[in-house]
Amino acid sequence: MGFPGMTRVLLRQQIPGAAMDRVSLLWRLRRRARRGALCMALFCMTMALLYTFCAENSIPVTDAIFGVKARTRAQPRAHSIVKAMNKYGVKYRPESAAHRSKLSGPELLCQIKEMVQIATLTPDMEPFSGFPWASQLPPHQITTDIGPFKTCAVVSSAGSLKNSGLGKEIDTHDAVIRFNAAPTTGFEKDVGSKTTVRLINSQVMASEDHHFLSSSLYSAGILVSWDPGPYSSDLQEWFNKTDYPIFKQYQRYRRLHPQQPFYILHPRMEWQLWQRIQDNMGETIQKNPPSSGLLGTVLMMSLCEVVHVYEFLPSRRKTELCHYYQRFSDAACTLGAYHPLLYEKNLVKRMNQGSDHDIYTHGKVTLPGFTTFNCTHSSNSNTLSKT
Ligand code: NCC
Repeated sequence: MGFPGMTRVLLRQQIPGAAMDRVSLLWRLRRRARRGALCMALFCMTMALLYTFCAENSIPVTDAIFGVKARTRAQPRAHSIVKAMNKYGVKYRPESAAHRSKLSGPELLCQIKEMVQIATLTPDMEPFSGFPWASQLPPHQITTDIGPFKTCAVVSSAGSLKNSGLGKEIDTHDAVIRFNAAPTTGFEKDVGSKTTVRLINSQVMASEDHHFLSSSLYSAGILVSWDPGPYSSDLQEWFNKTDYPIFKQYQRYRRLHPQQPFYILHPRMEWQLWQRIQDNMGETIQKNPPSSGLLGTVLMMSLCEVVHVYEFLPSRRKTELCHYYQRFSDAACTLGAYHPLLYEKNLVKRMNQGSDHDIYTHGKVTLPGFTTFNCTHSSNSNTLSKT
């Protein structure tokens, strides 16, 4: 409580000298304390607002304060650190550059068709066959259960899909694959509304932010999940040390949605695909698995006759905006930091059978399904012929 103005005047008249000084000192101290408390309350409110905004838009608070540019400038160093890491025990001896000839698009397509095995976990695989919950796994491979489809669309989550108006075109495909938490509601004009398959990484399944067990986002269509396994692809080793608790969440989800088809990718596929990227690049790539986007593209090539991939190779709308559904910018979302995204995109560009104009205007790549071509071997190269 302070001294109202009138009381202060009366006090001044009645209390003389040193006593008056003590009273006014006390009064000034109280006034300062009140101002301090007010400032502190304002500061706390501002910080609370800032943290709420950053959480909603997945922006690191430091970026919001210092600007994204500061972090983007620091990227090259972070990138080289990521490149040096080898969390999954990758043992790879690169061929010498002299022996490595640059493969053509058709040769690359043949390599991927022949050397990347699309497989999902089934209840008879060790160590899963010994677990009571193994019966929750689908009994057949995804490639046996689903498709074949004539035309398929792969919809990356890139920010450059924003204002693309590609929604109608995407929905004309027989099957559409989307990734992680990418929504359609509210974004139909740009990304369409059909979802046949949703490929999710184990981080999405485990992180509380995504509400994986309760959100309706995941309950439509076929779910396929993946978690980076060891380079050796030893399933027991992977089961003991997954990046995120994929198996615990899988069991919980299956109990809640027993009718929804839900597959888990065999981790061998990630590394076989990784080897194709590394073998075809002139430099060392990150020793981390490819992104969900490339895994999903190759999965669809095994289920469809023609695959159109949207905004994996950025169009003229290229932007630093990470996702079309969030207000968060970081060039690493498009070029990669953890995932060897830049190299993945290089590989896809080489396999593209569509025009450069399609890439420029629609961010659209055309890839043939694996069943539509045969590969014939001549000396040490592969050639592709239509079936
Ligand atoms: O961002 P993400 O990918 O969910 O995007 C799905 C796929 O779209 C392609 N993409 C995305 C953004 C962009 N600007 N350009 C693109 O080409 C990529 O092919 C990408 O795979 C993932 O691959 O699973 C990833 O997941 C996110 C994150 O885990 C989920 O979004 C859930 O929040 C990863 N981000 C982080 O861990 C912070 C991302 O590195 C890879």
